[in-house]
Amino acid sequence: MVTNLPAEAKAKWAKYSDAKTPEEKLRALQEFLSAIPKHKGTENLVYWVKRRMAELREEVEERKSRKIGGGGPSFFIEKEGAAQAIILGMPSSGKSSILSMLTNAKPQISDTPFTTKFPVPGMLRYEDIQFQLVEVPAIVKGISEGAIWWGSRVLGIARNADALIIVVDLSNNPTHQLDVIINELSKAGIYTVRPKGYAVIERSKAYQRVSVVNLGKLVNCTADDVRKLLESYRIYNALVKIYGEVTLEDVERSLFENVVYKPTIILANKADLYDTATLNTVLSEIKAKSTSIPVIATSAKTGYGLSEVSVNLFRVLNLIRIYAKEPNNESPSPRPLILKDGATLLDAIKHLRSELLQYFKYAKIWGPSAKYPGERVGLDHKLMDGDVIEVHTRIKAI
Ligand SMILES: Nc1nc2c(ncn2[C@@H]2O[C@H](COP(=O)(O)OP(=O)(O)O)[C@@H](O)[C@H]2O)c(=O)[nH]1
Ligand SMILES: [Mg+2]
Repeated sequence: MVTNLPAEAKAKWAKYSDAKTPEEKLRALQEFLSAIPKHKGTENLVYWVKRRMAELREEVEERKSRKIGGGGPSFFIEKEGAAQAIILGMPSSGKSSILSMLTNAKPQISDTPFTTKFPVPGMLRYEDIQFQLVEVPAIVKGISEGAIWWGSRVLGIARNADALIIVVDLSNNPTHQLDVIINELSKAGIYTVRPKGYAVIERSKAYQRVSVVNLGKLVNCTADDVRKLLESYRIYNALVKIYGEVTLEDVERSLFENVVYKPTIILANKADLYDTATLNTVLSEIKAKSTSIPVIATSAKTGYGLSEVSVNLFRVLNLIRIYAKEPNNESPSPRPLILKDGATLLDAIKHLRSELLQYFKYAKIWGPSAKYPGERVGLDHKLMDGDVIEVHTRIKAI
């Protein structure tokens, strides 16, 4: 159901959209919040506004403390390697133990909950590439509504990551833990299962009006309904992209929330405490809740199951590795380009050296996507993991 906000609330929303500084935004959101009628249809919106306000308050605080020179450890971890995966879980589920078993990192492991107060990164090798794993402070119920000071920061890191590793403690009601974590993430607009459909709204004065690009299917509404909805929020210059099956409610939701999907794996940790039969029963309960997310039984104590982590991460991330080779060289570069599954030769060359495109003649290809070794292909050729490419140009040695 669409929120059916009164015009007054929509006008306040427009004011928030135009606000520049965090202080202005905070004030505008406060006004917006008081103009929202409270009923079932606006529940999610109210959640979102409160969470956004908590984030803004923190931003204001952080700016202040930076001005007076407050140092200390940071919540921001620069990405390294092929992808960044965040280790999320409730207190004492074994996040630090797993990080220290899988990587070179030395986080503090302890029976005391909330030991890890800032993110800790480490590198995990997978064949010829590496993933960056980052342990973050524990998730608790209510974290998306400001239950704990690091809440919005943990969710912010998760939002910015390439993948999530959810750790649940098998000895402490794991299905409940999973429920809480997935619920907090989804309240923050972070989905662990690919949504059926979603809309992306790009606002810019460069657009003459509201236009809809339908890359999927609008359900129970027309492009004109979408335009009218946006105009009721005083949005007149925007491009709305529709992916998958999208309702008018989904479009309205994407106005407020920036919904993202994160490839996820679940580690059911402390498997050493159970015999095989009990373990299998609990695992099937977790799998029933997690739908399509892979579940791996692990023990940070014995190392059981941990070798499965990197290969599962690689799989859910949908990455491919492409090896570039110079025409006059025998062997390709040992360091692959990392691309998304579905990438074409054009994408690979853009990553490799975009200047090559100007002089592109053809490419030769070896590996899984080649019909025969050294096949000649064009820019639209779809690549596969493990391909070797050799780009030929019209001018030699550019
Ligand atoms: N039996 C068992 N204990 C574990 C396992 N992983 C962690 N622990 C213990 O659980 C407690 C919390 O571990 P820690 O890694 O600090 O959890 P975190 O709070 O999630 O980072 C410590 O006492 C660990 O020794 C495991 O796989 N099996
Ligand atoms: Mg820890």
